Formats: sequence, structure tokens, C-alpha cells
Amino acid sequence: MARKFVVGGNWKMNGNKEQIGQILNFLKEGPLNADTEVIVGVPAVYLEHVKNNAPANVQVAAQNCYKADKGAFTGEISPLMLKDIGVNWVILGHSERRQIFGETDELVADKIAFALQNGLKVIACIGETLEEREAGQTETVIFRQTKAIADKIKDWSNVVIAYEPVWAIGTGKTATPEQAQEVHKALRGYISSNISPDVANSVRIQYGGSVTGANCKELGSQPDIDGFLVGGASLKPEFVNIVNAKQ
Ligand code: G2H
Repeated sequence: MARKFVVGGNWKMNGNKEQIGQILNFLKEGPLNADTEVIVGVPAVYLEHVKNNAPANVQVAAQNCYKADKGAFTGEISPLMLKDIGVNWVILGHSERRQIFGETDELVADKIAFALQNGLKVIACIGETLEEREAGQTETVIFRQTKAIADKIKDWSNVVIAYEPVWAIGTGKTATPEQAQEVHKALRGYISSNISPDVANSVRIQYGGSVTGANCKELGSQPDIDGFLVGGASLKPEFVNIVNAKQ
């Protein structure tokens, strides 16, 4: 079964209404490859605005949500609130959430399970730090992060995995296509042996970390890379080229 290419833009904590207007303009102008699924990850306060103003071929994701439907969790938003305003996707477990806000494998997995139970689709982020890579721990780390999720969910059909080596995030250091492919292939192998061959075959694995208009085509041509999660470049018109990397 062919896996549909999927490109996410992770705006992180960037943008105001004027800048968002400019982003929406280049998304509308596109043209965006109809064979690629496009999702933009928007700061919470602008979700409804973007949802109401994005072109129909661009879906909207939150960048976080909590593992409860409601209650005394000041500052958090729930999957039900996202569904209520028509948002169907959420990015969870991004390395900035893990590193800056202390989210553990277990919390990330709980949040993913709860989001899925409530009808959201999830971009689940995993990836190793430079220290871990240099210690030869890349596979150990990404398998551990994947297992934490697998322990809490059964159905992977609404999950996209984003492999983002932390050392390549916002640093301008991209994994080479060969480095990224090697990890994606190993991860698919792990999923095949430890979850199921069907899930390994069908789950889409994005690469993230300093993806640009210049490096997207070569990365996107790797057999186990099914799309990208794009940070900095998703704020710029070159995002259209990244969406169109796979023709
Ligand atoms: C990794 C990526 C988006 P950037 O965080 O998730 O950001 O493309 O800026 O490295």
C-alpha cells in the first residue's frame, strides 16, 4: 500500500495576524501538490483564525494538548476543545516539549493515547540528542520512545511519526538523506517486529530538522521518508516547494 506523502509546518511560537496572513497567502497561491497531505501546526491562540482562513487543502494542527477532557489544568487545552473548533490534528512529543517543558516518554504517550481516543490525528515526534547519537544510542532512544507510545495505543491509523534528530532542529544541520533513511528504515523494522508488519508498512514517518527548499527533494526521495515536519522554513514561501518535493 502506497503511503501518502505528508508535510507538516510547525510554526512553533511564531507569527502574528499580519505574518499569518502572509503565510495563508502563499499557501493559497501554492499550487500545492494534491497528492501530498498538508498540515500546519499553529499557536493555540490562532488556531480558529487559521482554521477559518486556510485553503481547504491545508489542515490545521495544534502544537500540544493535555491528557484530560477538562478540569483544573491551568494553561492547558484539551482534545475536546480542539475538536470543538474543528481542529483535527495535534503535534505531540516535540523535542522542545520534551526538553524545555520536561515532558517524559510516559506523559507524551498518555497524551497521544488520549488525543486519539478523542478523535484527533496525531503527529508523534521522536528523536535523539547529539550526545545520544555520538554515544551510539540513536536506535535505543527512538525505539524506547516508540515503545512508550505502543504500550498505550493499539490503532496506529491516525498516527504519523515524525523522526526529528534533536541536533538537526533549527541548527541548519540536516541529517543527510542516507542518515535519515537509515534511521527511518531501522524504525520501520522495529515497528514490524514489535508492533506489526501491517503497521510498519502503513505508518507514515516524516523527517524533521532543518528541512529546506534546497534539501527536501533528496530527503523526500528516500524510500522510508514519507514527508517532513518543517519548522523555520514553514514560515516562508519555500514551504510550497517543500510540500511539492515529491512529484
Ligand atoms: C524541528 C523542525 C520542526 P526546523 O523542530 O518540527 O524545526 O525545521 O526549524 O529545524
